Parts: sequence; structure tokens; C-alpha cells
Amino acid sequence: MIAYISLGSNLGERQATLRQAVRRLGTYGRVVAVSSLYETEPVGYRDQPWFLNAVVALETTLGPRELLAALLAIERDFGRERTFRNAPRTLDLDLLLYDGLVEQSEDLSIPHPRLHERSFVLVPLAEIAPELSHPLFAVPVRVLLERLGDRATEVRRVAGPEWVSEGA
Ligand code: PH2
Ligand code: MG
Ligand code: MG
Repeated sequence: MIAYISLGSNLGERQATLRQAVRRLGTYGRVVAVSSLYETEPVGYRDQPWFLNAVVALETTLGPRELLAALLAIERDFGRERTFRNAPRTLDLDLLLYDGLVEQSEDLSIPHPRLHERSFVLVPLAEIAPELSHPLFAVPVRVLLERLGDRATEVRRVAGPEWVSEGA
């Protein structure tokens, strides 16, 4: 199975945190694609530092719930504290898509319910999987990005995909 996971950080050593998080993800499968690194305007709660965001594709044999539990465990290990919704965070790992799965339940929402509204997700996702079809809207990610139009928020590419292996 291929899962698409978004990574975000706006506290602490943002880039080092994201790099180490990708390495941890590799212990749950094989990281088959990594996007460039983007610095992005905060969306939602706006009075907070800009984020670094990226998206990776993970080939994994974990089921969606097992994978979600793994993401939460990694977040915790990087010192994520849950205070209020959209609060600044050292590390946020969101499960965007899991193969073509559609599931809305208490503990799991796939596709991620806001992925199609978010420049900071769609720009890196469209970079690594432009033709990937959204399982509910049945349109490619590339088109979702185009459709944002003036709802787009600022996303600046700060490093190519090699960011993940820098400083070994
Ligand atoms: N994550 C949020 C809310 N707002 N804004 C940006 N730019 N990047 C994020 O990762 C982000 C956000 C909730 O998880
Ligand atoms: Mg999030
Ligand atoms: Mg999250």
C-alpha cells in the first residue's frame, strides 16, 4: 500500500525535525518519494510562526490505523504537545491518503478532510504525485491545486528533495 503523509513544523529546529521524522517513517516501510521543502504561511490560527511543510509517499504493509498510531507515536517522540487546535507544533504528521481508501469514522478520516483546501499540502503533493486521483472528488491533485485560485496561501520552495538527506 502507498500512503501519502504530510509533515509540518513551526517550532524549534524545524528542518532537522522533519528530516529525522522522515527517517523514522522509513522504519515503518519504504519512503518512495519526498517533496521539496516549503516554507508556508500559517493557515487557520494565523498569529504563529511560518511552517516548514513537505509530503512523502510511504510504501507500507501497515494498515491505516496502525500507520496512524505510528504517526502519533513519532509526533510524541518529537515533543509534540497538544494544547489547542492549530497551535504551533514541533511536528505534525497527517495521513492524507492511503491507496484509494475512503473512510470517515471517529478515529480515522481518509482522505484527509481538508487536504483539497490547503496550498501547504497540495503544492508538495502535486510535486510528487500530480496525476494522483482524489478518491472522493475523482480529480487529480494537480487540478485540486489549480482550483484553489484565490484561496491559495503563500508557499515558498526553500530546498529541493535532497533536503531530506543533508547532513546525513
Ligand atoms: N497545519 C495546521 C494549521 N495550519 N498552516 C501551515 N502553513 N502549515 C501547516 O502544516 C498547518 C497550518 C494544522 O495541522
Ligand atoms: Mg495538520
Ligand atoms: Mg495532525
